[in-house]
This record gives sequence, structure tokens and C-alpha cells, in this order.
Amino acid sequence: MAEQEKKTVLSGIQPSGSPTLGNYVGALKNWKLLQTDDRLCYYCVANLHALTVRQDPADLRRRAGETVALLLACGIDPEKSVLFVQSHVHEHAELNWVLCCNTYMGELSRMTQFKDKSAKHADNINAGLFTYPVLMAGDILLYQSDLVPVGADQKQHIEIARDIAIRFNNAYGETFKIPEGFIPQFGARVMSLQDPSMKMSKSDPNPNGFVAIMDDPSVIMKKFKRAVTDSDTFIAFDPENKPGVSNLLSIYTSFTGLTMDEAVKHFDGLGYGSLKAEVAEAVIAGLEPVQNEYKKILSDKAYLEKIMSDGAEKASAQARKTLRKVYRKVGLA
Ligand code: ATP
Ligand code: LTN
Repeated sequence: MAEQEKKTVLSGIQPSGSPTLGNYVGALKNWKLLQTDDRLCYYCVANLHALTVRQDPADLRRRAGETVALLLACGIDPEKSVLFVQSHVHEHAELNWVLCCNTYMGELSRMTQFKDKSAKHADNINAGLFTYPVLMAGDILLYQSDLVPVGADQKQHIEIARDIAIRFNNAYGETFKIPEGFIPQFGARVMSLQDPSMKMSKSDPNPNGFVAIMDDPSVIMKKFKRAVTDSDTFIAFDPENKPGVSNLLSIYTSFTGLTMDEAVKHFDGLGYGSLKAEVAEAVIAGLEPVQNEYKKILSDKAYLEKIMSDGAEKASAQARKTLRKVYRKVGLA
């Protein structure tokens, strides 16, 4: 298929901690599935976004490479997709400024992630945390993306990216493609194993709340066995009244490929002990190849460096084109 007929997919992940089962089920697994011949995928390690929370510089530098290794281990194929680190393509920071000047304080004030993160980091409510969605809109719009696979927590950010693109196009003439979100039906919001009313997060101070993709099998089993369920004893999918059990069932379907009905039938008559153990076993088996591949890739530093520099070069070629167009439209070039 001719390059220009392909649909463009773009997504990003922050290198800001140990990626979790939430990242895997809600995003990374779909990133791999979207790599078909009729699509061109750009996947980026969003290290500029990670700076909105205080980071140790050496850790941040190391994690960029580790996250690229993880994406490769999850099945992102550098022959099919462009895999790159956001800060290696300077157009992201440049487009961010132009888009900031076309975004309203009012619309940014409505972002729930800003409210949540500023409550969590009350000592560091920086301007970057506030304009975070504009940088993300720039990531998406630079590549003229059609489809953006993300977890449910990013829905509002996709909507603002669309609003910014539409506003810009109306003001300056056709410049950006209007992107669509791609959010999975189940697993778009994996909840904390300790508090099923909260999303599973890699920045959760309680490590029992999340399963890291790289956790040892024995640790994964222990975390699931400690998972909070509900006060009654039957197994049913009812996120409102049985959030803990429903969360485990969603994870189970994502790893086994069963439908929700099939999964519920499978556990008919069984207790929470069996549910937790079987979910843990499915997760351990599903993550095993990813974990093995990750270790192998990480030990080959030269290969990783090459992937990152090739990715940055390919991404820059498209980013440069869009930024040039934007600069011309607004009168900067
Ligand atoms: P933090 O948890 O520290 O706020 P994060 O994991 O939400 O960070 P990213 O690493 O940038 O932030 O997320 C990468 C992708 O993973 C995004 O598409 C996001 O929607 C998805 N994701 C993150 N957590 C979950 C979750 N609990 N369930 C489903 N998808 C998730
Ligand atoms: N903000 C996203 C990560 C991210 C992203 C993107 C996702 C950065 N740039 C572009 C999709 C498209 C998050 O999940 N926290």
C-alpha cells in the first residue's frame, strides 16, 4: 500500500516509573495490534511530559532507553513502526509553543488530570503540569495522526487535541488532521488492586496497588492474592457494585482472549481464591515472554541506541514537514 494512503497511528508513554499492567492492558497491547500493513504507527517515549513531575536526571535518562526496550519487548516492530524518544525530535517543543498560544486557560482548567496531579504534588504545581495537554496535542498533530490508542484516563486529552486542531484550522486554514481516540472496550481503566475506586498507577506509593510489567511471578501472585474484592462471595461483572471482582475479570479477559460472558461462566460456582489465583496465572504466563525479551534487548546497548537514532530520524522527517507548514501559516516563516 502506498505510504500516503496509510492511516497514521500515534501514541506515547511517559518514562516516569515502572510501567504497570494498566499501561500494558490499556495501551501497549493495542499498540502492537495496530501495526498492520494499512497503518503507519509512531510510538513515542514522552520524556518531556515526565518533567512535569520532579525527576532524578540520571533516572530519567536511563528510563528513556528502558522504555524503548520495553516497547520492543511488547512487540513494537521497528521495521513496521517508528519508535522514538520525544526530546530527540525538537519540533515537539516548538509546536507546543504555537499551540499554547491557541489554547485557552479556561479549557485547560477543566482537565481532571491537572486537578488530580496538582492535588498529588501540591508542592510542585508547575506551569508544565497545566499545559501538559497542549504538549500532548502537539505530539499527535505533528504526525497528522488519524488514530490515538490510549487508556480511558486520556479521553479528555484527546478531545482537547481535537478542539485545538479544529480551532487552528479555522483560524489559519487547513493544517492539521483531526485525530480520533482508540479506547479498548475492556481494560481501558485497570483499577488499583488495593483500592478499586482508583486507577492502577505506576506512581502509587503502595506497591501492592499495582503490578509492574517486570514484577517477578511470585510477586505478581502475591499481589493478586492480596487484591481487595467485595464483601459477598459470587463472581459477576458489575463494575459499579463489585468493582474489585470486575477489575480482576477485565484483566482476565484481556490476557486469555475470552469474552466477558465466557469468563464469568468459567468462574461460575468458584470462589474469590480461585479467581485471584487464575487471574495471576494468566498474567504471569502473558508477561513471561515480554519479561524475557526485555532482558535480552536491554543487554544490547548498541542495538537500543541504533533503534533510538533511526526512530528519531524518521520521526523528524514528518515532524519537520508539519512544523514548517505551521510556521508558514502563522507568519513565523
Ligand atoms: P501515572 O500513573 O504515573 O499517572 P500513567 O501510567 O497514567 O502515569 P503513561 O505512562 O503516560 O501515564 O500512560 C501510558 C498509557 O497507559 C496511556 O495511554 C494511559 O491511558 C494508559 N494507562 C495508564 N494507566 C492505565 C490504567 N490503569 N488502565 C488502563 N490504561 C492505563
Ligand atoms: N499523556 C499520556 C502520554 C502521552 C500520549 C501522547 C498519549 C504523551 N503524548 C500522545 C497519546 C498521544 C499519558 O498517558 N499520560
